[in-house]
Amino acid sequence: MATLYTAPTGNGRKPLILVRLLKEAPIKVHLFKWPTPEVKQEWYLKLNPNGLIPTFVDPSKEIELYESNNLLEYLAFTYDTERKFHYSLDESPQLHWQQNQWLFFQGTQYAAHTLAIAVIYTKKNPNDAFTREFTLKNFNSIFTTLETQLSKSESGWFIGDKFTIVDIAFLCDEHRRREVTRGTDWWIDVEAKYPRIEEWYQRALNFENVKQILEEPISS
Ligand SMILES: N[C@@H](CCC(=O)N[C@@H](CS)C(=O)NCC(=O)O)C(=O)O
Repeated sequence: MATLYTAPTGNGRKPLILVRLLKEAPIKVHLFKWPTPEVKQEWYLKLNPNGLIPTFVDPSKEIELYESNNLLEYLAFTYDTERKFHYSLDESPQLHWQQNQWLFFQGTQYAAHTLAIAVIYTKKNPNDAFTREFTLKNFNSIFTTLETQLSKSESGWFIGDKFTIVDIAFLCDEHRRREVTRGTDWWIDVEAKYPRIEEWYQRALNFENVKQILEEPISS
């Protein structure tokens, strides 16, 4: 059976939310108790040699995929047949390529280049002033870009007029940023500085049962 291996982390929650929203999709969710040494074990490394979550496998189609934003696209294009949560190329090339652009931007600039550093340093070396300033500068530059995009949006969503996989990607990592930096001097007061982002964040949290999914406990 098609299986999503994941955990309730920033990247792990992205495909988890989409699978939960696609209520009818025949996908089993294997939720690791996080953190887990299992992702460095041989059986898992055969599925994802990088030893990270999330990973999606579908033996019936010989599919083994990783990279959270790639999973968002694969799951949407394969299971979201009503196009509730994505823009396909034939529906709108313009919105489809914007969707692609924002997924790249989210995965590289926000997640890998900035949030990953905040997650590690707030835990392991929170007093490193150079890294804190570098990271906060990056977050502020990303937030300015997002605020500009949202101020152009009539729907309040990142692209087009619906809640898409782009909103899921940003929501999961913005939620994670708040979880790890709240109460520390790595905190950015988005509510005060970026009102459109705050409005979007609250709207996305309240979309269907997204908030409940984000709060799923870190245990299998
Ligand atoms: N670019 C990857 C990053 C995946 C990633 O960093 N996963 C983290 C959890 S959010 C992980 O598995 N960490 C375990 C480890 O570092 O050993 C993606 O978007 O899927």
